[in-house]
Amino acid sequence: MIDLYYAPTPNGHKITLFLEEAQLAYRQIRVDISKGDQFRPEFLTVSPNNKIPAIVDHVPADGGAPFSLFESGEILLYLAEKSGKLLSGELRERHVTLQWLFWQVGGLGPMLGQNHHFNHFAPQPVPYAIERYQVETLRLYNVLNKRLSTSPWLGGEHYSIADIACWPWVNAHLRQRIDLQNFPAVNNWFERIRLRPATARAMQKAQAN
Ligand SMILES: N[C@@H](CCC(=O)N[C@@H](CS)C(=O)NCC(=O)O)C(=O)O
Repeated sequence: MIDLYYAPTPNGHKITLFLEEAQLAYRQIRVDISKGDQFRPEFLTVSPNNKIPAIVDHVPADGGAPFSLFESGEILLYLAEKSGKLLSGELRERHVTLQWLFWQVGGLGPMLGQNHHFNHFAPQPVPYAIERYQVETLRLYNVLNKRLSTSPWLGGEHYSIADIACWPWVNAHLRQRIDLQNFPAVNNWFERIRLRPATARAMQKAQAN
């Protein structure tokens, strides 16, 4: 059984998408980040960076004590290795998948996060920052579109943890002032993932509680 410390945000959705897709048993523990639950001492023992998502695996493969992890990219990699799912064992596809996973956690996520912040949460408008992160958002969507114009999935021939990491951020495209019609390959990929039964189950879990 896996405990998932979760809030219904793009980084939280990554892990429910994986767990539903791989059909691993898990328990969702809501962390209300709008109320400051991420700073509670009991949560900080699991996630010292005070952010969701985090997991505790009560049955790790080494048979040892419960194992806790934070950082969504690492959690996806851990769960892929644990389950043998959603990460190719073939050398090239495996590393291309990890390359796009790292691109998501180091680029797409942080930049789109800044886009959300300056478009929706900044206490006063900062035109330079709005413009800077909008230009960067467009650049990243163009990178994604180019990749998906030549490959069905980010890692290559198979749906993987790289697609799972990116999809919840693209799912928030309207908040980023992005029209997916301008990125046809991204739009096609986005719809293919949206229509997967596991995606529907994960997004339903986000509504619950
Ligand atoms: N690099 C982290 C980012 C996680 C993150 O930014 N989580 C946000 C929600 S999407 C959060 O918990 N924010 C609470 C806070 O910053 O206090 C990851 O990929 O897991």
